[in-house]
Amino acid sequence: MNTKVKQIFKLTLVAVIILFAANLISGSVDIQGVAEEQLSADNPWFGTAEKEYKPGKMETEEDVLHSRINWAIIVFVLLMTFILANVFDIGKYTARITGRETVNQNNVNRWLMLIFMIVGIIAVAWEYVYHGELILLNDSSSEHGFAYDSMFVITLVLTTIVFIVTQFLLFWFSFKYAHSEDRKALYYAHNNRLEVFWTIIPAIVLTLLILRGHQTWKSIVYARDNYKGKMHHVEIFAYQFGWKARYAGEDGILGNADYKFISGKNELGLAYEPEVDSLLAELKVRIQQDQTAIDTLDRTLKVLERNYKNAEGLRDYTNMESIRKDISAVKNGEMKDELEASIKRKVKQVQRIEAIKKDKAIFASTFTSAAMDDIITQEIHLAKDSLVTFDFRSKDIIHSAWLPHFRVQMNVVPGMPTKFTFRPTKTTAEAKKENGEEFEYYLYCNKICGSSHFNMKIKVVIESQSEVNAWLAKQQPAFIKKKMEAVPTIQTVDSTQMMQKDTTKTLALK
Ligand SMILES: [Cu+2]
Repeated sequence: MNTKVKQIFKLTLVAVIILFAANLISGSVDIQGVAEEQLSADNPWFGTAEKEYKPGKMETEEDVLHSRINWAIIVFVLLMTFILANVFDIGKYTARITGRETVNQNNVNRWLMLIFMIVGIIAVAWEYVYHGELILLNDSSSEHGFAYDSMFVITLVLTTIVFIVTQFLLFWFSFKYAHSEDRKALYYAHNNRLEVFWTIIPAIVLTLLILRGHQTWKSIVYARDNYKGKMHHVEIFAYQFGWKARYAGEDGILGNADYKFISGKNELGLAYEPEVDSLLAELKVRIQQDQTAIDTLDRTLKVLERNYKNAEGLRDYTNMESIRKDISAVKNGEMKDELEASIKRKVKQVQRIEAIKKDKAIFASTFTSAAMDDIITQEIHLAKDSLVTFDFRSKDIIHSAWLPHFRVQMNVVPGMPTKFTFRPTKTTAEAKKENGEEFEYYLYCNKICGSSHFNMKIKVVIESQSEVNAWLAKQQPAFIKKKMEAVPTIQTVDSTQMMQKDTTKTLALK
């Protein structure tokens, strides 16, 4: 390194240290802290309206202390680096002047290697103990979870042994065989026996691990094929950003569903003819509306321009901005393109639905009566010790259903049905005893799918079969209203009445 570069490096280092120190000192007048304080309800400068404001999580004194300690460590390390760099520099210059080496660089490196190894291994051990709860899992709430966890532990133990041995050899050899004037290095480039040895042993170990994994995966995936008893099927429907569960109604059959049938009132797209008919009619009306909008774009432009003038008179700048955008969208043809694309999409959907309705065989197999009494819920209730298959479906993009406590994860892909079969072995009540009263099982999304991905979850309740049955009996079927015993306010309408109502609406729309 030439002197100029060194000088620049040193100056940068000093600047960074000063900045860190300044930040450390200014911790007491933290800008964010002031903002939070001002918004807090106790502040006399602000009215009672501020009482509603609750910051997500207030920084505790302990947090502040921890962040100060972290900053102090960073400053300390930087200062030490700076001092050591200078010490070595001075040593080098004295050596040049006196002709004697004052600091033996090899010796320093050699001991640093040893210190790095010891500190590193202690840090690894500390991590295992401190975060061991996460690593050495032993609290699975599903049958296959135990096989899964044991695989994890075996892999972890093996890799830890290999890690410790290789790191020890690496650093110990660097320490023991550091450069010395009395020794000459041995030129040793290749050893066939050694190559074979360290290729074959990892190959065998990895093969065994993979075979065990394959075996376990097979036992999970084929559990439903080998099972002779009653299988519970629950459809898990994913959308941005949430989940819905669908249970079979009294007929015990999950009805058909198709993305083409999805509408505001039929969020899961169940194959229920009256609902699909009213969707068809609605689509036709909306196609007509879009067409009319295209035909009257000139008039729309005039109205927009008038609105703009009004907004200008009122100095309503936000409105002006949005109207201005609309005007330019009409002028440059964007509005027309958008409407035409929207018509195209709806025409395609109408064609697809009508194709199903025209083909007698497809119609009969699609529109069975099974979907009518299906139950759509906002929670998943499962019976302990019963085998359940989740049939996954996605409305929009790829999601991933993740039930960490049951060691279950499966991608949920639009247009590609996926499944997962498992047997819960611990009720929510039992898990609460182990983890505290607040504990709940959840199914999360484990694929970053958009802005509210973090909040995409649905509660899972494990209880006895009779409790599940009782809960299901209280849920309303999707399309037939059933009489509720304990809830007298709900009006009861039988399915034929419902269908009549929907047909009249359909006709009215036509
Ligand atoms: Cu998602």
